Amino acid sequence: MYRIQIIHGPNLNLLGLREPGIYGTQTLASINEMLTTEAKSLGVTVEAFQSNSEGALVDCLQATFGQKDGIVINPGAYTHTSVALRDAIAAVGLPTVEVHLSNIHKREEFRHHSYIAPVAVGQICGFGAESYRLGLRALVQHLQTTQP
Ligand code: CA2
Repeated sequence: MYRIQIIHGPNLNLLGLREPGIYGTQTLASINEMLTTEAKSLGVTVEAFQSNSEGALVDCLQATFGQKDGIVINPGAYTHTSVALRDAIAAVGLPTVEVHLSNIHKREEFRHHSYIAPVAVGQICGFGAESYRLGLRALVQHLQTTQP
């Protein structure tokens, strides 16, 4: 049974509470519940973590080493700024899928670049909360293919 770490970056704890026009009406708790349900149907386990702190996110990534089989991460705004998150993902070496609620490529130019994408298996964006579900499914399929 694959063990998947879900990681949510800064401000995603506000989901459903602010700016529903951009980020939707679902709360982070309801997204995590949806992912737990999806995980059961895929026969994998998920554990979710959210922090607004870059260091805490690095700590969470480091803690996956030897404990998890893959990572689904929405790094939030750190996507566009954080060499530290990228280095942590590269260091643990686990298959990682980057997800975003919004389509970062049709938003402001500063959101077009991701420090994470080059160390990720792939990136899914633009489908709201569904991006997470698609990301989880894609990661499990990747693991089944590469580590049966
Ligand atoms: O689209 C995404 O998932 C983002 O990772 C969200 C980040 C943004 O900086 C990235 O460019 C794209 C922002 C998350 C902020 O979340 C909020 C949720 C509710 C209310 C306010 C902010």
